[in-house]
Amino acid sequence: KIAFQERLETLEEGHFELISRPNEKLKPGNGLFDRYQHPVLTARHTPLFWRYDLNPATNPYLMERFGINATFNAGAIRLDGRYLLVVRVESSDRKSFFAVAESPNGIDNFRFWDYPITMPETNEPDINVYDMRLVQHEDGWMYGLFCTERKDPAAQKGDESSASAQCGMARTRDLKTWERLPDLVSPSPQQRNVVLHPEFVNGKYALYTRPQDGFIEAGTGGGIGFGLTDSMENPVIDREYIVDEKRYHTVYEVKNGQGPAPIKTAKGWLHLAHGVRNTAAGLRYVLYLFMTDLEDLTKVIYKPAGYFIAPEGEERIGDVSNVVFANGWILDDDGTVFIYYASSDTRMHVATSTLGRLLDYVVNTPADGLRSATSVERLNDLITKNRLYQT
Ligand code: M1P
Repeated sequence: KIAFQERLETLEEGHFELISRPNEKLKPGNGLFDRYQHPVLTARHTPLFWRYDLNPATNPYLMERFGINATFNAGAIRLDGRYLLVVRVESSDRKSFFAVAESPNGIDNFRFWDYPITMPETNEPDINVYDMRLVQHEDGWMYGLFCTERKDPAAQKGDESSASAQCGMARTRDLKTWERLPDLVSPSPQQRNVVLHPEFVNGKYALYTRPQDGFIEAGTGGGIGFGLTDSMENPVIDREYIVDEKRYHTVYEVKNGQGPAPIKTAKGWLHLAHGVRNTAAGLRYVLYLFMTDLEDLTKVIYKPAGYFIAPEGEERIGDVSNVVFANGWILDDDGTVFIYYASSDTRMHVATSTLGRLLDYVVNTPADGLRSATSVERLNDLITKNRLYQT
């Protein structure tokens, strides 16, 4: 009994220290955004009462009874001055589910709410749910769009890994009670990374999509798509338009996907997305920014060359290495932008910037010229202009 108590106290002290530690900005950064010293959420941030049976009679060794493998790919929203993440929590049985973690400042001291989200199922139960995009829509509801994964009904006998991805949808007023809506019907065989635009477009709900042929391969799905549905109670897209296409020899040559919902600015809608390229070591996921027209949401008006955030240091290593992925960001009243990104499908980080800096980056960074020679031209141009300022 004493050993149980001592072990529990050690675990509690360690957990409290971890979830309470301050998170310092790493200086000087690259001017675009600032990284922070620590991840904001790891598997070890989940409450001890999720992982351990705390009853000495039924768990005399005080061992974990419910393993948590990872905390990543979180949607984000600011509500009543609180910074809230709807985190993809993956338990050791490989299943993902959603749980809310709350911070007073968006940078550290994230605490999980006591219970995870109980997401209602449809008539066709989800096998796995993940990567929620949380949107406060102008209709008054908060919507959570996420990937629902089920076994591919066309899988051959003996194939226990082929899966089918579709867009699941739910809405809430408080992040606690959720009303499940039907899955999205779209022209594409599979869908992932579907995101609701926060405003009505011609009286309809607008969705960013990611048409894909298979579970992993985007295939003929040409990039980040866009479509309209009359209602969210019966979400149907008849036609998808490709807004931001994948392209040979870029950081989004294999596939790309919308991150969180875009932010409305005076110059256009600011988008954060992920791009995927091939390497000899496998797929590499990075984040990039682009801007679409305020009137024509399918028209890209600015797109800086290359990536905005790429995995660095320990971010490069995890369950699926060489990955950064973002599906949540928060614009604060003072113009600070909190970018919540996960590294290598394992842990959550924050990077901060300001709307001013992001707009400057998007508008004033030259676009990809798509050839080595054009990259050299851009560099030569910068070097020549800088000669006036060199000391
Ligand atoms: O493993 C990296 C990412 O792979 C998928 O992203 P995409 O749909 O663009 O291929 C998702 O499963 C995502 O959750 C994951 O982080």
